[in-house]
Amino acid sequence: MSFEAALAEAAQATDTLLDRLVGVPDGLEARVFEAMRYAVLAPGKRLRPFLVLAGAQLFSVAQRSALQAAAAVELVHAYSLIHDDLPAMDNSDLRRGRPTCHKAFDEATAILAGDALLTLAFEVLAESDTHGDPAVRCELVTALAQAAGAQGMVGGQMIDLIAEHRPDLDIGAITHLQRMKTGALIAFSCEAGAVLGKVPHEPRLALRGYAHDLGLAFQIADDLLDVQGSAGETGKPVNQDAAAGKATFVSILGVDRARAQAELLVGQAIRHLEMFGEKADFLRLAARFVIDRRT
Ligand code: GRG
Repeated sequence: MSFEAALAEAAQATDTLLDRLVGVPDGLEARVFEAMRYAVLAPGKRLRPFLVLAGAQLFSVAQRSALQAAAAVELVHAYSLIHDDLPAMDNSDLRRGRPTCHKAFDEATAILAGDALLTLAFEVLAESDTHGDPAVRCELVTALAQAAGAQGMVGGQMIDLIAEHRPDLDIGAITHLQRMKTGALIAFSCEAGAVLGKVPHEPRLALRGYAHDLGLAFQIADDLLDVQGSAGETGKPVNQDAAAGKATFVSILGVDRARAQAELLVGQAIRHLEMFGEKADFLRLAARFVIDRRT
């Protein structure tokens, strides 16, 4: 199967579960469910669910368990995009090629939809479908909370907001910011299968190394798309960082060195996978995909 077909299959399986998890009830609260569905089922790449499923396949984890973790991480991702687009943050009108959640609904509904997606993610992980062993479920809940919270994505977003007024930030500071903002959730996605498979320390460390390099390569590609991509392709506004005078990998390194750095990171990420042999081929292809993508 090609990488594109595997990515599409992972997206389809994740969306089927998300569709079931976010059903719309009767009653006035239906509006928040509509907003949740609008955001989480919008056409995105579903890269994080793909990483969960590909990581889980290394350890022959049951598909049902892996899908629960895949859905949980996409729920957190969708929440982060809703909140990131709000007027108090990036103030964006376009996401995944559609009006952002607060434009399609309203600001208060968008905030609530984000909150509800985030909390639903933990409910999903805590369900017995995720794993028969409550200790494993607990470990996943803790890992996702750490990746999404103030020591992970939220903390990274805080630094990012401060960075808008600090064009002097150097490459070390930007790397730290991005490891928290986007890297932490990507790392959770890569390691979730190892948690579900109760695997020993060494393979987990290898996946952590892979995720670390992949996350940075992903972010450099995102910065490159901001200067070289189009809103038509990416489905979101471009040239946002430069307009805000923000320090990014591209503003510091320039386009060519940033691209070379991303290539270097992809090579490094792939080398971390040696111990898994052919089983990790989709993860190898995912590493190339994150820097070759146009969206
Ligand atoms: C508001 C708590 C809070 C956090 C927001 C992740 C994030 C922090 C904001 C997203 C803004 C952004 C564009 C970050 C760059 C990297 C990134 C997460 C891009 C979007 O992820 P993709 O490319 O999107 O995987 P799709 O739509 O394909 O799922």
